[in-house]
Amino acid sequence: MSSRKGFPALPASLVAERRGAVAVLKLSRPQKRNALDDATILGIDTFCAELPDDIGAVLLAGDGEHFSAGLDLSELEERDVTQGIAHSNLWHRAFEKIQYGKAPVVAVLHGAVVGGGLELAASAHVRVAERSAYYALPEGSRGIYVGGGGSVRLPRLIGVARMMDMMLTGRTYSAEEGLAMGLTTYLVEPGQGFAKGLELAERIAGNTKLTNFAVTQALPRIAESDPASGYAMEALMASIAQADGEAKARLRAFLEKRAPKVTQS
Ligand code: 1HE
Repeated sequence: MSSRKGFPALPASLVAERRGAVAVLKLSRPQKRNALDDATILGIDTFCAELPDDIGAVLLAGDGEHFSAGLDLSELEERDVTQGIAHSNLWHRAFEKIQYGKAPVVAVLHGAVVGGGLELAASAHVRVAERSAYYALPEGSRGIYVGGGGSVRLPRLIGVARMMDMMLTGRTYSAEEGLAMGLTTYLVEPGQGFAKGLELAERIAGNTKLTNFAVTQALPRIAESDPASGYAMEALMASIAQADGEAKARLRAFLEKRAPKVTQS
């Protein structure tokens, strides 16, 4: 169903804003270092589920000195085992909507990107990290465990051994170290993250919807499948993408010298 409506009602800890075809979602609870309480996770879920159809990319950022201090630890005390499972599933559902949602997501990181904050960042497609950003999984020292999909996403980004070390020893990694590990996609100077993230989000929003779908939905599944299935899915995806009217128009524009060439960035 097509919709050009605005954003849904969100909790006070989240602020959404439109910048053309880019939706900006800001964690806005700096007094608690953008700790993620249930209302915030539900808000992220709703925001992603109800993203207007004319939005081509999402920019996720955090207000204040830190991207996110992770799980709101003040909500943890009273939960029993069953409630704990339900809570983790709540995060899983919300972050699935980021990773496999309607539009690619660029995360802008600074300061603490820790625990559930790192799990949130890991569900985005591109991560722009200011030099101040640092990554940690303090769950180990708090006597708890990741619950926002970290065991699934982080080993795919950084490997099981690195994640084990982070959780067992409390090791932190800088934004710069994150470059080689696959946590940081772009490293920028302090204060430059939002502008860089917006530039990238605008470029992503300029792609065809079908290509962005192929890259964010088909590619990770192809990469996880056996090669024979992967080749078959790739061939199908390639033929579906090229048959799209917008793809044909873009190819024609290049052949008629109306489209930009590839330039080095
Ligand atoms: C919080 C939280 C939080 C801050 N839950 N309230 N995450 C952690 O183990 C990280 C915990 N936080 C920290 O280590 C530090 O707060 C920071 C390094 C992120 C920032 O330090 P700083 O000096 O700037 O802030 P602060 O003074 O520690 O915190 C300011 C306030 O935010 C303070 O509350 P106040 O009422 O005393 O002002 C803190 O209590 C509050 N605050 N972080 C609740 N996390 C799905 S499973 C995921 C599992 C996890 O994410 S575990 C990792 C949890």
